[in-house]
Amino acid sequence: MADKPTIHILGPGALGSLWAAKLSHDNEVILLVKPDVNKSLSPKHHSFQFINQNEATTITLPCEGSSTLPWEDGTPFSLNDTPIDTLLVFTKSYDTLKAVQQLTSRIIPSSRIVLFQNGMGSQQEVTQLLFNNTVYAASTTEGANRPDKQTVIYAGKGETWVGPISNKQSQLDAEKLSALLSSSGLNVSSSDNIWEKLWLKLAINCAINPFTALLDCKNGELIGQTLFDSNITPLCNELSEAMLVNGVTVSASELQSKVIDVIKKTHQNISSMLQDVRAGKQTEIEYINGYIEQIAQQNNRKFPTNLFLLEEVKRRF
Ligand code: KPL
Repeated sequence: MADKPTIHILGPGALGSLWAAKLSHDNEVILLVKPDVNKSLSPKHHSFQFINQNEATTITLPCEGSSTLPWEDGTPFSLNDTPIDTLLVFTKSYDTLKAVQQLTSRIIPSSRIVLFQNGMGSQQEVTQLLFNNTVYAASTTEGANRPDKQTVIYAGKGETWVGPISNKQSQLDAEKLSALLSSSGLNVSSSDNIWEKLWLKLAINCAINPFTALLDCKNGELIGQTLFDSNITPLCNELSEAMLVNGVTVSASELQSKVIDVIKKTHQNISSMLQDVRAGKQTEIEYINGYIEQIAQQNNRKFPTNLFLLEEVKRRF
């Protein structure tokens, strides 16, 4: 019998754990964790309750260290040095480069890396670091949350697109990867223009996340609030211009309709940025509206509405 493929998962938060649980049926899944994640458990395994449509399953997966730091109890962590075949990365965008850098001794030219980060900027940082590797990005609308470290709730079925962002792979490699990810049972398609998907997701995040953080409200509660109503049209104009500079053509009015559509479809959601604010965590604003401000500066343009939102979020949180 052929060996099961081995998949390493870096950053097993809500989404990482969802993929880990789903992929573990047909694959050997190994979690890469920071030494302090399992302080009260054996560092060799991590268990969590996976709740899917009110049905709870206990998932226990092997762990390896994702960094050279010792475990919290002081036990030195010998970073396993066996090469990684497939690495799925679910860290926050601002942690991604550092987290991947910690693993470079295990990344060999045939390792494939799949980035699931929000926003834009971390993908470029990783492709520059791993210029010899096959790097892919994924854009997903799957919903999961983790009320505590031992519980993961599969909150909403979505879709995932995956495609190459470095120049090293063939179409066949991309299809093989998509088949591997589909073994999770989740809805996965390969995309030959993943940048376009990432740009659209970025623009939608720019137009929803900072407002929800500033207004402390669910996505569905944005429409009708002055801050949102008076800024959404100029913001969509700026985002459409930033996309055009990067070769993605979506008119401002088309973008605004897409934003309103996502708000309606996710009306009960607490955006990822508001979740971070409420949890007292760093937000991903620098990789969302901050990335658009970088585009403005690099191209001698002014995106004042975007800059206002960026500065307000940075000032308040
Ligand atoms: O992706 C999202 C996020 O919260 O980051 C949206 C689309 C805004 C849905 O909540």
